[in-house]
Amino acid sequence: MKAKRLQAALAALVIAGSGVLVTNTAEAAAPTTLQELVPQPVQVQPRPDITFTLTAASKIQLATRDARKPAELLAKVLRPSTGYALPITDGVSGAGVVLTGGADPKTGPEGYQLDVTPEQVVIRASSPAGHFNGIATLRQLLPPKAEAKTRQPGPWTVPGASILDHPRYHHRGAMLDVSRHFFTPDQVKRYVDQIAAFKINYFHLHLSDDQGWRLEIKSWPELTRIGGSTEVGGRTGKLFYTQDQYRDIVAHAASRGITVIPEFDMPGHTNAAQASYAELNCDGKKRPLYTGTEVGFSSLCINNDITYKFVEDVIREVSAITPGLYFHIGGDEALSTPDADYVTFMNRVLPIVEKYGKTTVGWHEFIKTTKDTTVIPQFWGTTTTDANVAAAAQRGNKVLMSPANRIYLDMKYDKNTKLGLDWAGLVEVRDAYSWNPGAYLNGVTEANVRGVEAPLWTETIRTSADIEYMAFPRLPVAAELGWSPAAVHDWDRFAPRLGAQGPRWKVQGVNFYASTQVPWKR
Ligand code: TNX
Repeated sequence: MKAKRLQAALAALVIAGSGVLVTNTAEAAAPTTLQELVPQPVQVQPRPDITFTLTAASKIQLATRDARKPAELLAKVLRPSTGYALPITDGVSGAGVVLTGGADPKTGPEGYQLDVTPEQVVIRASSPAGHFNGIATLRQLLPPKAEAKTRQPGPWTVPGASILDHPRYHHRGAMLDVSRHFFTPDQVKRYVDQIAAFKINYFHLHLSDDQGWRLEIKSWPELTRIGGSTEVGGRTGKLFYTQDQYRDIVAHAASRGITVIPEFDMPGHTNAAQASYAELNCDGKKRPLYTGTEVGFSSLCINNDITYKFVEDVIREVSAITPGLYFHIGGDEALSTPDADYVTFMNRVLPIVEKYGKTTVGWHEFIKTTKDTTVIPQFWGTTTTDANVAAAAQRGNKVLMSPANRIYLDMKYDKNTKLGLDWAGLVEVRDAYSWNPGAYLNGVTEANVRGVEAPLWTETIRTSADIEYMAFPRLPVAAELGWSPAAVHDWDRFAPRLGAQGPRWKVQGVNFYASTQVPWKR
C-alpha cells in the first residue's frame, strides 16, 4: 500500500509537448497506453473519466468513403485477436470506431484527430493518409494483445483522450535492400506491416545491385534469369520478383498507407546487369556473377547508346507498375565511373525519369550533376557538411535525411552485435535518436528537409528475424524523428515510450534487440 501511495505521489507526468499534466494515480498505474505512443503525437489531452471498450457489438463506421482502406486495415488487425465481427458500415450509428472528415485544419493533409467517448472512438481526417495515421495511434491505445493473430480475452479498452496530431515531415521512410540478400514477397510484406505501425509512409526497395537484379523486366529477360539467380554468399534460385509479385507488394503497401519507391542503382552497383548482358559492358563481354560484398567496382558503359535504351526500358516498365510518383536512380559510390562520365550519365537519365512521369530520388552524390530543384537528394554521409547538398538546398531542393552514422539500420549496435557492419560507426539506440534532422547538415535547415529514411542494407542480413533485430527498435526511432515535433525531443521521455513497445513486439513475434539503454516494459 505504501509503495502504491508513493507511486501515486511521484507519478504525475507531463506528456511531452502537449503541455498537459497527466496524473498517474495508483489506480491508473495499470498500463495507460496514452503515455506509450511512438511517435509522440502533437497534442494529447487525457480524459481520465472516460473509457471506451470495443465489444462484439462494435462496428467500424465510415462517414467518408475515402476511409475504406484504413477501415479494412483496422478490421484485419482486430478481428483475429478480439474474435469480433467488426463489420465495416457506410454511415454512422451506434457503438464502435467512426472514421470521418471534418478534422481541424491544423491536422493538415496527413494528420488526424482522435476522440474517445464512452460509445465511440472518432477519428477525423481529411485524407486516407490521415485515417491510416489515426488508426496506427488507435492500435497503440489498445492493449498489446490486440496485435495477436489468435483470439485473446478482453477487455479491449481505450483510455479516454482527445488527440490532435500531424507530422513534422511529409516523408517518413524505410528502405530494404533485397539485392544483397533476396527476401520473398511474404518477408517483404511482413516488414511493411511492421513499419506501417509507426506511421512510415514510404517504402524504398533497393532492387538492383552488384549481387542481384530482383525485378522482372520483360524487354530484358536475362536480367532476372541470370542477374537474379544468386546473392551474397552464393545461394542460387529464382531470387527475383515477377512483375505480378511486385504489383502485389505495391498493393499490400498501399493498403497500409505506404507508397513504394523502387530503386535501380546506376551507373555503379550494376554488376548483376553486366553479368546478364554483354552489350552493357564497354568491352562487350559479360561480367561474372558476384556474391561478395565489395562496392565500387562496376559501371555501366557511359558512351554507348544501348545503355540508355536499357535504362529507358527499365524506367518505362517499372514506372508503369508503380503508382507512386518517385523513382530512385541510386547514383552512389560510382567509383569506377569517371566524374565527367557520371555527369553525362545523369544528364541523360534524369530526363528519362521525368518522361515517364516520375520524380527522381537519388543518393546525394547525384545532386552535383543537376540544378533541377524538383529532384530529391538522399543524404547518406557521415559528415555534417556537404557543399553540394547545401547548395542544392539553397536552390530549393528538399533533402531526404539518412545519415549513415545515425540511422543506417545495418550498423552494429555495439561491438558484440553479430549482424551488421560498422564502417559508419556503432549505432546504439540513443545514438540513432540523438540528432535533429532539421539542423544536422550545415546549410540544410528545417524547411529544406523533406523527411527521414532509415535504410537497411543486407550484406549480413538473411532472414526476417535478422531484419527485425536490426530495425527494432531503431526504425521506430526514425519514425519518431520524422513525425514528432522537434520540441518533444528528449531521450529521457522517449526511452520509456520506446520500451513500452516491447510487449507489442512480443505479441507480434518481432525479434527486437533488447538494448540495455531502453527501460523495457514487461
Ligand atoms: C554504402 S549507402 C552503400 C551500400 C552498402 C552500405 C552498407 C549507399 C548509398 N551505398 O552499397 O550496402 O554502405 O552499409
